[in-house]
Amino acid sequence: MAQLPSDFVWGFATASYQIEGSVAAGGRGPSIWDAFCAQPGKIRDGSSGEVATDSYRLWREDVELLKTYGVKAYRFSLSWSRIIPLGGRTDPVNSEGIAFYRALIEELLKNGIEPFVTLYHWDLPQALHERYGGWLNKEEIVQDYVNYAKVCFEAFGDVVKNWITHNEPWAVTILGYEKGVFAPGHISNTEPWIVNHNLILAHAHAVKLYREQYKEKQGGQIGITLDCHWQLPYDDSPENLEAAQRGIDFKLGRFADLIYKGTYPESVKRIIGDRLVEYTTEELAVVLGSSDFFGLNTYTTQVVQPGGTDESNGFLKTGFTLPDGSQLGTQAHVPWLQTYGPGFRTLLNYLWNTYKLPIYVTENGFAVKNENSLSIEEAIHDADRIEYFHNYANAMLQAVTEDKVPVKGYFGWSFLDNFEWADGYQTRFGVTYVDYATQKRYPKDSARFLKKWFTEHIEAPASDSDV
Ligand code: GBH
Repeated sequence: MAQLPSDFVWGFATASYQIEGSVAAGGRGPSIWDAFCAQPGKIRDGSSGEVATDSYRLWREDVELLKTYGVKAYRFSLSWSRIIPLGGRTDPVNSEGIAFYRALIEELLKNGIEPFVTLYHWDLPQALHERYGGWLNKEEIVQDYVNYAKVCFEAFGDVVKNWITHNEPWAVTILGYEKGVFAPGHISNTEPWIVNHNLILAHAHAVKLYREQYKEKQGGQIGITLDCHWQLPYDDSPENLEAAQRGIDFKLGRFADLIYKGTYPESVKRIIGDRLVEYTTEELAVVLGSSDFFGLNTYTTQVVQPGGTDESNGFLKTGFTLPDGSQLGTQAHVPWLQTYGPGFRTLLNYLWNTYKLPIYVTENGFAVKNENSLSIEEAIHDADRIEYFHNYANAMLQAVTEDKVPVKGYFGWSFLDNFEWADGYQTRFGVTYVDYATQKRYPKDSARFLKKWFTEHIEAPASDSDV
């Protein structure tokens, strides 16, 4: 049977604002998500991350549960405003915040679980947004982000060997500053490109610092996580093939081409024109090659054609219907997601051929349609999520064993049902059901499925007799 190499790491992922709760406890300062949720109409069910899965208090229990899932690794993010409540480089560091994450990390290690730590999963300290416009202010935000990264490398770098600078800058720029559906809720056609520039610079300077001052003595790796749906052309006509490439350029290339090739994609230059922020030669020198691996979040494949009206995706019409009228796969609770494994295999090949870096799949997952209206007993039998993970895991296995794409790790999204941003709590992505009334956790069948799948599909380490 085909198997992944013995050093393949797998586990589940979460993010601070989606699980921690305790937003005013332990000295934490507010983030832009606290402020955004407080605005009426922004979150579908009127909720917020105020309690979430209560993981700031229940973290020991969470690690115990993770352990029963047989994972080798756990990806989580740090809350910037828990570590530096006001966020800035001259603001005080909160020792309670440091102690919280330190204890979590040590508990993971004690249980043989390797931490993968994301520095920024969207929860900017509100104080920085108010003080100088947050991500819009290059001079300030780059320095403050690098200072925050430095505090984290100092506090945790002896035990954390895998760092992710940003989670999905696409969502920050487009959803936060173009469409206004994520914090801080801005609507603009120039701001996204300014934020695009500043996020990349902040990332690159944090990586530079890590490589110059920490990498050698701490021995870790650092990179950025980008998200991309595979763009499947509606058919093989030249217009549709070109549309698919444009979709990738607008979703991924706007970041990846800069970081790995030092330039914006041609289609982005043509359509965005002088709204693009140019990089100086010195800036480009820091940006180019500033990631040790390709961090990928991917959830779905979309069928694409030209002729759409949305600039943020390169003016594509997107859907899930093939020319013969059939659907790509099973529909999720959210409109943007269907099960369809083959696109994942093609995407992994595309990334390896284009960017030539080892890949970590830092998120991949599925929200079962109407799961929230089922009883707990029904919801834990999550057949559609199993179908999804089965398809995706097999597609990845083929990419690794047949196509020789170096995928090094895989994280299912998510360990727990949690605060699903603008969707609130009605959309459930977890392999663990969370009963929000009691905060009790119930493993779903998909958690058992993945445990079994990875147990069967990772090679045993070479034993003495093999050597
Ligand atoms: C991930 O993003 C996030 O990293 C994670 O925090 C989140 O919980 C998870 O997805 C599940 O949603 O405006 O039509 O694009 C995945 C990429 C970006 C896809 C936001 C859905 C919102 C709908 N997602 N997008 S749309």
